[in-house]
Amino acid sequence: MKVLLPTSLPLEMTGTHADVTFVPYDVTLPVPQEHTDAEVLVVWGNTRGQLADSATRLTHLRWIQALAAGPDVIIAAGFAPEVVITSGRSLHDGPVAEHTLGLALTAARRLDLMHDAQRAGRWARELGGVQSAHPSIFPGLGTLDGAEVTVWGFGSIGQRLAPLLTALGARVVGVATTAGTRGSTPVITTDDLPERLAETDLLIGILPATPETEGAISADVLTALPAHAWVINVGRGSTLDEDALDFALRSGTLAGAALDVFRREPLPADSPLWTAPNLIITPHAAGGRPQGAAALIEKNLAAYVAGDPLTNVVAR
Ligand code: OXD
Repeated sequence: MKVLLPTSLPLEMTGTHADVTFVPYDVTLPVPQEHTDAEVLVVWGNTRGQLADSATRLTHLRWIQALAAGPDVIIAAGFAPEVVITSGRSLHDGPVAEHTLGLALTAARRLDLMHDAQRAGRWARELGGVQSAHPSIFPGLGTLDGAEVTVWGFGSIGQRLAPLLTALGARVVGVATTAGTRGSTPVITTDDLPERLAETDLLIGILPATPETEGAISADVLTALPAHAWVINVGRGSTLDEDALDFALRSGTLAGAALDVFRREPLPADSPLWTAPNLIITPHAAGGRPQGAAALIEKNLAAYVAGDPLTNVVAR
């Protein structure tokens, strides 16, 4: 059995896999003709063109192991429905939680404005010393201590993030498809979201791109937040109404936002978001460094060979 391994990250396969041939491949180029008989494709950072080409030419393919948490790009590539896709869910929990925490701290302390002032050689008197909590004077959350944080999309990343925020004194509520308690975090469904939004200081989106989540962080959601609230999105760009966010920031009905993901990436040079006030932009940088990728591949490979259920199968 031939398994194609991407050269876009170091992958040391340590297990014994009789009858498995690992073939490295370049994720930016069509798979060489002699390897189009591969049964398994491991995907990391492949270009859309490379994936579309693989979907057509790898006619023996049975299983794709994605290393990204969100499999939307692979689903869109058009692989045959019988090809099983497993995702890299959980490989990015630490890095994405870290980046989100960084954005939340930046929103609270406005490190971005302080850095701008430093670059301009200016002592930002308005951001230091005695601080007023009023957003017109200090345009940030001020502190995460005591902040009401709502995390919409409460999967493994959200569950990694919640204790980091609570350690700083934030009160975290998750939003997911079933209510209950995960770890020690209360989780509600979208039925109870309007009430929760009214008391939210910071809304964090970690939603995947699906037809159900399209535009979930809508104009109505933004309007339901208090004017001092901030929004962070590290899920997928399609889950946020960017025009509504731009309007809310410019009209002052939302205090600020930090976005790592966008409907179009790279964010086009003419996007109004570049000049929206109190908007922090990071270039889809939250993940990008899967932790434990080789172990997941090994585990799934052993299960695949044994005919056992695979981990992280993507429903489609
Ligand atoms: C991912 C991402 O899906 O980084 O892993 O966006």
